[in-house]
Amino acid sequence: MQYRFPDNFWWGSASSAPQMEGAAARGGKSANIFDHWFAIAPERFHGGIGPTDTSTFYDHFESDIALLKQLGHNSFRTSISWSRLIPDGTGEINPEAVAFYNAVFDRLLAEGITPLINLYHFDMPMCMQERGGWESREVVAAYIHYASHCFALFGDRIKHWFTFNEPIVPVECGYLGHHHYPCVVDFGRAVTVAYHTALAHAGAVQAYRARQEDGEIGIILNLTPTYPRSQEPADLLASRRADLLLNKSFLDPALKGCYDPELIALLEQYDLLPQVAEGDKALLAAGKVDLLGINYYQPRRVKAKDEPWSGTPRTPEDLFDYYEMPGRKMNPHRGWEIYEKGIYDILTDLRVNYGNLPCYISENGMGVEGEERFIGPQGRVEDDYRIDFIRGHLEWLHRALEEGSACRGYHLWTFIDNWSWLNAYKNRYGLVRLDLETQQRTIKKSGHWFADVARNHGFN
Ligand code: BGP
Repeated sequence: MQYRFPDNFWWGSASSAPQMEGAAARGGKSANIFDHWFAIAPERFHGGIGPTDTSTFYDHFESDIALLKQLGHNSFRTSISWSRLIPDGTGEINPEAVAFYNAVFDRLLAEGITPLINLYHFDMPMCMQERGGWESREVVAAYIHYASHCFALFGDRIKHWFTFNEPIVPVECGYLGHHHYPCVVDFGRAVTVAYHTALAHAGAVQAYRARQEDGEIGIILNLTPTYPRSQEPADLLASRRADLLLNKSFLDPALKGCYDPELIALLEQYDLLPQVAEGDKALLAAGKVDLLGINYYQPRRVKAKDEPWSGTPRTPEDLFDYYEMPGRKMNPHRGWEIYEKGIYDILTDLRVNYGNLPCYISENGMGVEGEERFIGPQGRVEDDYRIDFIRGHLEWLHRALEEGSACRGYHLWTFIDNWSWLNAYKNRYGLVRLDLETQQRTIKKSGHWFADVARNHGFN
């Protein structure tokens, strides 16, 4: 076989509690920031569809897990919802949530599917947002408390934990770009949010290690490789700054236990450093992970600004501009460039510059609008474009493995078409089509292909 992967390679997919469970107002769950935001600004969500009934996994998890099995999965990642497990953020554990997650995890294990469990996927409980969200150290402490409960409740069966999914996204979307609640645009506050998230991550890692369990803990980062337009000094500087602010700001604390001095200098230059408390440095050092999840969708192409910014930047994008590479291949539905080699570049960077820590591709995928156009005579979506997309990325992943990358697996985003933050069900990513009217699930052509690849440990 031309592209043969290791026998124990993780084949699977990823989702998250808020995007898949549904039952957002049932089972004792309290509102998270997306539930709240939908209640006050439904026009921000595509088609006016909010997070209330996302993909109904809460009600269908048994048959959905049977589908995972059919898709050849040996592993699956989802998250625990903080607002479901501890509805008031800090106090009583919700027994209905414990019963639900126990049932899900037991079912996955019974099917021979390893659960990889993430603790936070953009879904701050609203009650904790009201107490300052990530701007508040009290919320950091509450998150560590929540994480510790998760370890105690489920750690006997969950052996692969992740503290956060894409922690830069709530910073960029919630505090810089006006894309997610609380829709703040303030660079200084964004830096504080990022810094406190890194502390929360480290605190959870420390709490997990203190338990001396026989599992591992990591973080999931969207490592968007940064490519300068040219080798001109101004383009290189712009690219370096984008990389420091948007990749290395979480990558270095998670893998090295400290920040890159260049990032500190850059923030200092613009008077954007967060408040540092005694003990923070030691805590960050304790946050080095065992395992890194990498979400990869698109490259970041950067050029110098035509007019250099003077004064304090309002957002990172005041320090660089995005660059559209001529001839780039696009996914027009999501507006994201498709660049398969990026996956290889990330894995090579991790191998050469970060000690080749165990890692896996925790998300990669292609969201396509109007997939009903591709429903064939057999009644399934004939999504050859998705097969091409996955295959193209796996070929580069395979090359990275041949060169010694410690990549352990590949997870697609996502399993069943699920709800997306602002786009709701506009772009479909699943191996399985979801009929929104009937909630019927139908495996797409890519799902059958993926199952074959997983069972054969590769493809030709
Ligand atoms: C990642 C998130 C996922 C998922 C995916 C697809 O950034 O971790 O939650 O949503 O992107 O992006 P979108 O849903 O915005 O199309």
